[in-house]
Amino acid sequence: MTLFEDLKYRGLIKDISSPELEKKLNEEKLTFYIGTDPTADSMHIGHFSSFLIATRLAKYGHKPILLIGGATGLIGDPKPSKERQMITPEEVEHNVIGLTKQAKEIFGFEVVNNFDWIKNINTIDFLRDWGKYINVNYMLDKDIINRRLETGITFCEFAYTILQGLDFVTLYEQKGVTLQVAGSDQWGNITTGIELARKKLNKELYGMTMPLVLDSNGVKFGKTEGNALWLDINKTSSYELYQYLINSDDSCVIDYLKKLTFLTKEEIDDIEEKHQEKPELRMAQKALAREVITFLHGKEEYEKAEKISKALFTDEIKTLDAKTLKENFKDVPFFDIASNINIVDLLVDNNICTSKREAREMVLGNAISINNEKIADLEYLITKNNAIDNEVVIIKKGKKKYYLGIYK
Ligand code: 485
Repeated sequence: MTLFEDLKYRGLIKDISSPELEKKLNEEKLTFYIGTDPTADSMHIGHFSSFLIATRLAKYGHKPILLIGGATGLIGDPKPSKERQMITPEEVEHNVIGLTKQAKEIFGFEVVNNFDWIKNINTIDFLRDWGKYINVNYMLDKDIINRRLETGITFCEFAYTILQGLDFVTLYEQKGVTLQVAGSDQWGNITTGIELARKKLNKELYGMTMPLVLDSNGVKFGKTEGNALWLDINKTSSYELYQYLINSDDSCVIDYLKKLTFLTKEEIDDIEEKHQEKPELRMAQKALAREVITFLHGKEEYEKAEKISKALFTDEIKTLDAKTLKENFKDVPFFDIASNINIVDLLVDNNICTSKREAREMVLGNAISINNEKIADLEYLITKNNAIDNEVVIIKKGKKKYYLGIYK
């Protein structure tokens, strides 16, 4: 398969700026870039799905440059809905450091920061050297700006697209970048750069976007009840990532394998066939979790996440140590336990249940597990002795809700 065919097979091509790009990608060695703004100090899984394109193109001999928007992050790319809250320069700086380190560690490519060139442009130069080439009517036609006209957009955000456009031209001049890739929401910003290069340099640059990866409800991949899935292992453990991936819907999982892994078409076809025969084995989900976690955090972390997940549903839970449990349940609500305590009191005192009545009903209804054992006894006593490692008590309410009680 050619690179372009591979990208098409994976559903990774939404828009391209020119049909010539297919030939260029297949036959030339391009230097290209993809950028992100430092709105947080870690990327999340949504960024990962886009940034992976850098590794994909690199495998075929193209040269990636990853851009962190130290300058554009101070302005804010307009969202279709409303003006962004500005973040402080200190915060942006902190985030740039985190993202730069992360991008280098995960992808291993060159990382640049647009603050390095944008900080030197004064207002007059900005307006004369860049603003003069862009017609306001052209900007108003851009989808996202257009959608903001009714609710309003400040000049600050309105001008954002010119900054991203000048990045593209600057990276062409400084590093020979001729292609910009991104998610489909970036089309307007990519084409601003193409327009600037045509007008200023009479040079044709290229752009390509990918569709947004969506889950079965049409929600952006990786958005879980308001919490992002971070690539920083200290913010999202491998176990939490494992849980998200392993629970992918059957209707999306093959699409995720195409977009988020480097498995070949043959390998994916094979998994798909086996998966359709026995979906309950969740082979496709397991392959997805294995590939993504191994790429991000390494084989050992993947194996640990798998072990914890298996243990949680069996008696093996008792073989895990307190440290592993605490590390991997970071986002689970936890509380201290002082002494021996009756199960009903434990549930009410720690707000797992809202009343004694509810707690009793839950226990009698087989909805409460302690360290993976269903407890239907209202007199059951939780003690340091039956805590895992004499320290941790895992309380499960219903099918999915976990809590950790910790003996000090
Ligand atoms: O020269 C550039 C300056 C800034 C940017 C790109 C090039 C960042 C871009 N404007 C942006 O906002 N990107 C988003 C972000 O940073 O979160 C997302 C896109 C998504 C995908 C991802 O970055 O919404 O489609 O491109 C990597």
